Amino acid sequence: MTVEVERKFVCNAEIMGKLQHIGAKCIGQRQFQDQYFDSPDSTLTLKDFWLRCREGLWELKCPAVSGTTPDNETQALCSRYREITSFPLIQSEVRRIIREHTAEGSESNSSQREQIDKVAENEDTEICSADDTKWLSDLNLVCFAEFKTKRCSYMLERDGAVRVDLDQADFGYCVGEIEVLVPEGGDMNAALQRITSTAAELGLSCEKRVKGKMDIYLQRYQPDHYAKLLNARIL
Ligand code: V4E
Repeated sequence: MTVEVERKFVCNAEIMGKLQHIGAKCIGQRQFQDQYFDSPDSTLTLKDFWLRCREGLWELKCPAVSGTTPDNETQALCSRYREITSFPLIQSEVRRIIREHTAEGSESNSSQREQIDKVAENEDTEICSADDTKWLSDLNLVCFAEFKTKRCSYMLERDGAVRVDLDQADFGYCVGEIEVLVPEGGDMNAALQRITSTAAELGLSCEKRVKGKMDIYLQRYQPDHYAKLLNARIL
């Protein structure tokens, strides 16, 4: 499993020239469609779990637990998420979160628990394919965000790989990301340092957290969900 450490930044007209100037290599452009799923009462996202299907590939981003405490500025600008890409692991983790929520919540009822246990039984006995959507309906998960992104990616060598993505979402929002992948248990501080120095090389001086595509999407199209996440300090 890997931890994705990233810092978002506001894209400007000069960014491509700057990337070239500091030796970043363009590794390609692609377009993809993302669908994000959650329960109607936002169980996953309120716990900062992000379940996504991108062009048929599933991923669950989970809040990273780590022993390191970055300084306040780095903490504010960089995010860290554990990424699960194994489909069976994603299913069992999502089921665990929903089951815990159902057990602890006031709206907990026996039919919901029976439904979740049925999914657990199915998982033991059936081979569930990644394009099978039955597990979503069994867990009462629905798509709450769907958008396309055009992405231009660059790689830099700075004591290890640093990736820079320039994203253009189809709802009219552009954002850049400086990203380092750390194997679980790897050196988080070194990754944060590489991101901070790459940002400095690119002349990025913003001290405030830059909004991601999801912030803007929810703000525009799912304002109630957005308000709940703001209130819970997830976004
Ligand atoms: C973790 C998260 C979300 C899931 C996807 O976020 P993001 O990395 O922005 O998307 P994308 O398309 O760049 O994914 P990639 O290709 O890197 O896998 S949506 C909202 N969050 C929470 C979140 C947060 N709390 N803070 C920041 C700076 N970003 C995201």
